[in-house]
Amino acid sequence: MLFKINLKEREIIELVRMISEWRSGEEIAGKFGISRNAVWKRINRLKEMGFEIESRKRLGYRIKSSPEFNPVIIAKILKDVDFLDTLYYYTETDSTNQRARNLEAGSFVIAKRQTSGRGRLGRKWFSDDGGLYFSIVLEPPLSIDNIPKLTLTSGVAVAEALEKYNARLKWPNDVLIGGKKVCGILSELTGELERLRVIVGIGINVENRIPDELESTATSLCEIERGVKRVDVLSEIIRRFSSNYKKLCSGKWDEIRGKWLEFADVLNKFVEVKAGGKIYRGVAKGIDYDGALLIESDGKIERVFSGDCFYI
Ligand code: BT5
Repeated sequence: MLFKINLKEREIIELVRMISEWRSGEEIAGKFGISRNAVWKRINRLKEMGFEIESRKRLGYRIKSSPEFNPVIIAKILKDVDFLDTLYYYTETDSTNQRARNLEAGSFVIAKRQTSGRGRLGRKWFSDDGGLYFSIVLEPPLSIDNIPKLTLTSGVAVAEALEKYNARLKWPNDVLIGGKKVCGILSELTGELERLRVIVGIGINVENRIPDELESTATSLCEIERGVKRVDVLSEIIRRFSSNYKKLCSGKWDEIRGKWLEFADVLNKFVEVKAGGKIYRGVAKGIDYDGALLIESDGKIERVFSGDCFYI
């Protein structure tokens, strides 16, 4: 099921706040300037979202219980982010990056679970219920050669949000805790050259099941701290993403790059990077001003823009 919410219209957020205690249909209709029938429709929409709502003849409506993860709570997290205007919340979808493909900049797509979550190069991203799976559609004021910085910037945002778990960054798009992957980022380019559109897809293991085959390489936040709430993690990531994205767009890449290096797990490790049929081996020395990984081998520095990085 899909719920679409315009983030600049706060009506639904206000309605949920309002009926945390008994409110009559008349009062609600008056407040929003709508008919009693329209009130009833909105109440039903909330019920479809999973809210349990009591209704009594003389008292009106009241929320009895709210699901922990619901479209309204997510709209609340996003409502003041100025580069976002529409929320698409799926109870289930194939891939949020796929859903975002034809959407305008300013869209935020999130799913409780994905049936075909994607990694890079056609790889699979396991996306059982309990994790965070979302995509942000952006039209950054950046030229095409600056786009890889957006993946690194997103990594910094996630690492900052997960700093208390000692999160580290692995070039180019992984966030690790205790050496295991907790988050993957998939940035995809759409749109035209004059008007580049980027879809930043982020997947985070919170309290979802991790398949046996990934047990030795993947971890989730719940393995580290019991009772972590998806909405709290999302809220922190959005706050950090928003401030870092604005920095990137206003030319403060240097600051982000510095942060990335602080969180970097890869520095001074011996790595092998597979990129476009070529294999680079050497010691990772940092990231360049344009986001390329610097690998030193035989006293020479090589620059790699994308690829799969292994520690050896
Ligand atoms: C990534 O690819 O790490 C990018 C993952 C992006 C997922 C998000 S979820 C929201 C949005 N919608 C999508 O459809 N995708 C994005 P890559 O570097 O290629 O890593 C993929 C590899 O990570 C797989 O081949 C597995 O080895 C491993 N993996 C798969 N699922 C995982 C999980 N849940 N946790 C940790 N590792 C996983």
